[in-house]
Amino acid sequence: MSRKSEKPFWDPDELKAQLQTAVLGKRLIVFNRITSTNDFLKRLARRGAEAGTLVLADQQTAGRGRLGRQWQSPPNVGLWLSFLVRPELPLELIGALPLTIAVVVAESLSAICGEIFSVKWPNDILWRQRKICGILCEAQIAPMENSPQQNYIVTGIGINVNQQTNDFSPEWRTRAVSLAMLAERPFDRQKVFVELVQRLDENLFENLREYIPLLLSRWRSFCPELGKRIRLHYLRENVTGVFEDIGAAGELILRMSDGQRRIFSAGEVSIAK
Ligand code: BT5
Repeated sequence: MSRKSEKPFWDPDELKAQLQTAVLGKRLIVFNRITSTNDFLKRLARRGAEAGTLVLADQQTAGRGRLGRQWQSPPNVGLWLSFLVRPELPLELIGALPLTIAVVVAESLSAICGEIFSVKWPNDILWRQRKICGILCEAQIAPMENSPQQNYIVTGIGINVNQQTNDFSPEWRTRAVSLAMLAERPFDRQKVFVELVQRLDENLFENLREYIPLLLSRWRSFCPELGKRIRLHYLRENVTGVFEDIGAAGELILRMSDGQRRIFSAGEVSIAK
């Protein structure tokens, strides 16, 4: 790390003073550089950290996406953060959480830059098919009656804020976008962070169980693939059908050409040719 970047990029006390949250960020840990905020927070979660613990980094050296994919997290341009939820949700509803987080992030980004974003099942956030934000939820969940205090969901959110096209790797240039590219001006990352955390706190920590159906209906309104013929890549299988709906736990309901419905809890969606 260079001498210059050893100075804390963000002052946690200053950030905390701006947050008017009930739960999220009551404990806030800020890094200039870390391997992955998700990996760090998972270690804390296993040692009993409180719900709402939030980790923010200016740079990740081993930022991860799903299935071990790389998440580009260079310094000075993005928001790379993770937070801890210990949901008091029945097991069958846990799957809805990533979608509810995606819709809150999409709404926050719209409020920040005035653009409309879409969600891609389960929880990517796109602007005209270009990815502005990726979300990675990693959970350890046992049935509530066993050891609810050990349950955790660590949610990592990566938001491209101030990158320009050339800041992305050549293979991602046409598929990635940042807030600054959309608005043609840089954004104060601290302000983006505060807006986002505020909204997550309002939506996810109180009465979540009652709110889930409402959040899922908001999610539907952000999903352009809903009702269309899609291709779902799941476990080396490609399945084509109509994306009929999402279920109560966020699962994808696919109507096959023979009229049968198939239900998926994971996979990659693309529009069928
Ligand atoms: C995701 O995975 O989209 C989840 C990304 C989660 C990142 C956050 S940052 C904080 C926390 N700590 C972590 O270590 N991770 C989380 P997936 O759907 O698998 O998408 C990964 C794919 O997105 C890659 O294979 C690239 O194609 C693309 N990609 C990588 N970096 C990108 C970026 N900065 N912007 C847009 N696309 C990117």
